[in-house]
Amino acid sequence: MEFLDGVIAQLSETPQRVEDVVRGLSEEQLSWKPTEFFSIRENVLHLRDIDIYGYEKRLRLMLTEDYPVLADINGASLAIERNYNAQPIRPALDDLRRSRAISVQRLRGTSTQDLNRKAEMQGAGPIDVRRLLELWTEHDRGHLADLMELRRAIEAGAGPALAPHQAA
Ligand code: NI
Repeated sequence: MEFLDGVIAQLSETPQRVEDVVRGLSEEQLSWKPTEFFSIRENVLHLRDIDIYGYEKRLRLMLTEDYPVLADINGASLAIERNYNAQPIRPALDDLRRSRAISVQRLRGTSTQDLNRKAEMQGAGPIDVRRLLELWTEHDRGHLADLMELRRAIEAGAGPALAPHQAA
């Protein structure tokens, strides 16, 4: 599979995969934090914000501007400032789906040549579109793995109890 096709396939699947992870969980389970790392809810809000303020914007700038400067985003501070773990999950899921659809649409109109377009990534130096897409898919994979691990732990009984209709 060509690089861009693989990226499009992977990035477009993420919103549904996230929906699958959160399905049927209680508010308490969504906010459960067994470690200092993100809860399920925090992972979802993080993915949403990193798309909207990060990758969706970065991709748009790189495809429309000549050597733009891309701002760095501190995901950990955003989570604290915006109190992710107390926010409703539904709007975040919807925002992620919407933002991701815009990016996927944009990528469908991207050529192999566009992959060489460059930007200055704050704190990381020059970056091309190909590398940005690698970072983006890696970022998705990491958070999806964390989300699935949290879900497995909850199903195994490690977190707050499953809702009665789930436990039966
Ligand atoms: Ni992250």
